[in-house]
Amino acid sequence: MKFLDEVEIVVEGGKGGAGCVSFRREKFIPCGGPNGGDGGDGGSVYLKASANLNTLVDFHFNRLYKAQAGENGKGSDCAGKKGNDCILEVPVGTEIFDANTRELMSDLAKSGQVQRVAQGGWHGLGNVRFKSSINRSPRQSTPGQAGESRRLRLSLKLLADVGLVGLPNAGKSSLIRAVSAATPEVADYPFTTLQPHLGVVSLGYGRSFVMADIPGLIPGAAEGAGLGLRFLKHLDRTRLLLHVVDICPSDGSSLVSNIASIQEELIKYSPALAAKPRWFVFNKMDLLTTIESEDAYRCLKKQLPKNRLYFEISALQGVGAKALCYALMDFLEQNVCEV
Ligand SMILES: Nc1nc2c(ncn2[C@@H]2O[C@H](COP(=O)(O)OP(=O)(O)OP(=O)(O)O)[C@@H](O)[C@H]2O)c(=O)[nH]1
Ligand SMILES: [Mg+2]
Repeated sequence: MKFLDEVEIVVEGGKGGAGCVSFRREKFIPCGGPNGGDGGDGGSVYLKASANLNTLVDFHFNRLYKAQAGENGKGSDCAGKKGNDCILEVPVGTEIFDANTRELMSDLAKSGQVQRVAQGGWHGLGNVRFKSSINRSPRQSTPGQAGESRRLRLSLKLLADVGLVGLPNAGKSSLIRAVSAATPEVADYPFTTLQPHLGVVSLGYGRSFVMADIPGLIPGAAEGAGLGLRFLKHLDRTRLLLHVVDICPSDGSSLVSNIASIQEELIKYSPALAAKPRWFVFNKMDLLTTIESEDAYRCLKKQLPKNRLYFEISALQGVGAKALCYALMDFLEQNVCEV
């Protein structure tokens, strides 16, 4: 399925039904009086968060959503029927912005949460409403009001507990494949992953968490290099980041500067994201076979901040991945605060 996390749509509430001008006309009942009913209210447009969706791609093809108009009032004191509401399902984690004012209207962060985004028009009044002692055959009625119209920007921020960051080819997708049922493509060229993937890591009954794999970052991403920083927003709601590091980079680049470059890009994107708990995951341990690579790795470990946790794994062989997942689960259970 195609992934889309930003989209603009137009929503319109239904028009209210017009009030009716009518008089009671029956055999043997002279001057029956007014009996024109009110119109029905127009339907409203609602957005509802659904846990079954994880992309906004459905909104790509149809950009205009209208609720039904209310029916006009009828004679014999019959009010018009209310227009049907239009309920649009969006993925959990969708933020709704007014595209004109850029104001955040709502953040649908919980499954089932509903937000009205365009109010239907108010109904018109029938002539029965205007009767009085001095006007016993009123010919007035009011038209229904137009429904509210809004241009919205929907922005999806996926919900995950743990987010993976790192340079391209570090092995992020290999890790999520090793520990969950997610199947992002894995290949030995940079930017294999072009869109976020979520995977549920299940460690037994009632113990599971969601991991997010996003496209790799490269130095200069803040200035637009590679895929830029646009996918980092999907890590905003995570509780912990895993910085996946390839300890035997094929281009022979320095491990220390590779780590520093990711750190810099995170800070440039958002100091709040950079301040989240972040663990190092040193991947491709199976490639640590030459003296030079061992030396470089030993040198890196000496320079790590003392309080920073790190794990050694081989995502390809699945070695160390289970221990990492149990440590993540323990951390998430001990830090249950909402993000
Ligand atoms: N030897 C070895 N190779 C690995 C390991 N983990 C990943 N690889 C290889 O490294 C390459 C890149 O792996 P990916 O999982 O696609 O890396 P990525 O970080 O998702 O890369 P992007 O999607 O491009 O950002 C693939 O050829 C993998 O087979 C590992 O533990 N050992
Ligand atoms: Mg990948």
